[in-house]
Amino acid sequence: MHTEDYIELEKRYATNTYNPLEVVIARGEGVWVWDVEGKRYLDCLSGYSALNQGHRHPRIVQALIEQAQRVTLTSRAFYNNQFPLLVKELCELTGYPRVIVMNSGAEAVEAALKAARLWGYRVKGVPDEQAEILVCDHNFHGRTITVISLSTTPLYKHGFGPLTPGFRAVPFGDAAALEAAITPHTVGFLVEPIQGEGGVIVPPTGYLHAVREICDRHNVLLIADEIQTGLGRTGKLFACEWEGVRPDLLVMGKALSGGMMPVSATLGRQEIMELFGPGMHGSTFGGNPLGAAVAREALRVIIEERLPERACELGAYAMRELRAMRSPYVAEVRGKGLLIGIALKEEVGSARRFCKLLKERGLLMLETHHTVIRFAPPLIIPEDVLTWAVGEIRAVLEG
Ligand code: IF1
Repeated sequence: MHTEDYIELEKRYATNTYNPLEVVIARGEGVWVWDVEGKRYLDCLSGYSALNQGHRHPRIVQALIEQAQRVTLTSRAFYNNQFPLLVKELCELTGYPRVIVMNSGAEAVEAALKAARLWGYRVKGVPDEQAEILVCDHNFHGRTITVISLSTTPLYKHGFGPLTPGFRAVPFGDAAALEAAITPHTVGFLVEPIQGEGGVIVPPTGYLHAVREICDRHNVLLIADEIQTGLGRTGKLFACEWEGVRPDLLVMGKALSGGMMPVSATLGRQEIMELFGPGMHGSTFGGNPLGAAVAREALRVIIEERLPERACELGAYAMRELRAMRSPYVAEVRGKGLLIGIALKEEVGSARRFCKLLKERGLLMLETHHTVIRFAPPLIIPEDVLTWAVGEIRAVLEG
């Protein structure tokens, strides 16, 4: 079968929820992927930052294989010998006392929302059923009905009602607007340190620090969604560290498993997490020993291979080079570490045609919100490959 045969099959049988670039990937290794025709591409999307460690990192694959040959799923009805070690290592790495381990990012966000509401009623004293959680315009936190209920993007929510109440949006990056929106019923503020899907939007310096102070002043939980910005992507282990901010609830996913399988986690302060009791939350696969073994190794790789530091150093180089571009199409290059968005001028229209040109040159990049081309390669990218990639991007965009 050839590229078009696979595309045809997918169009025939899969529900039409994506508009993929027309490349059919058959193999991945490190920063590279090969299509069914054997053509090699640099993966500049990294599975939406789930592949910070690169494709099929040998240590993570080895952990997967070894655990798969022991036990893969016990359910939480019984203990297993991997989950306790993962939760210990996650808490020690982040400095939080307690964690809930889930699968998808959306599930970890939902766990954080449940935790915030529970804390609101049991600790803050908000009247039952009156808890409100503030979110940001142009947020992206997942696709479940409650999570799309807090989205401000019509495409993600229209047609899926009735939606979950108890959410209100404020402008991203505007600390004063956040403070003005807080009421006695506000229990939490859910925010991405950098808005990924929203177009790689970096808030003004000091925003997260101001948000932390406002949440402290008003006894509101700061909930950081680091599913995309976390685990080294922006040049720190977590993006909140750029402003020395510690959220009350920290949500992570994606690269937590090195792109092997869904593993996500919600960490929180003792006062919040101790409110959960047996039967109040759970998941069939949440905390399974296969995912736990994989996540433990994925975390070790991030730390031992200094991936946050690499993202910081290499991201600064890439940002400098891309901002030096003289392009008739580019309005702005923004981002942090190796989460970079190349924003095109509105009049240029969709960025898809540039993604197609880049594909011809061997780079897989995707647009977000039509006009922003995301450059987010695996954090293991070698310097010479990064130099080549930046050169190709400049060649296409300098016109
Ligand atoms: C799609 C976006 C990226 C996320 C943040 C939670 C989740 C995501 C900050 C949910 C997931 C993915 C989902 C995927 C495309 C991709 C995406 F464009 F949708 F928004 F990365 F920017 N918080 N993002 O980025 O995690 O449940 O998917 O594991 O849904 O199209 P998930």
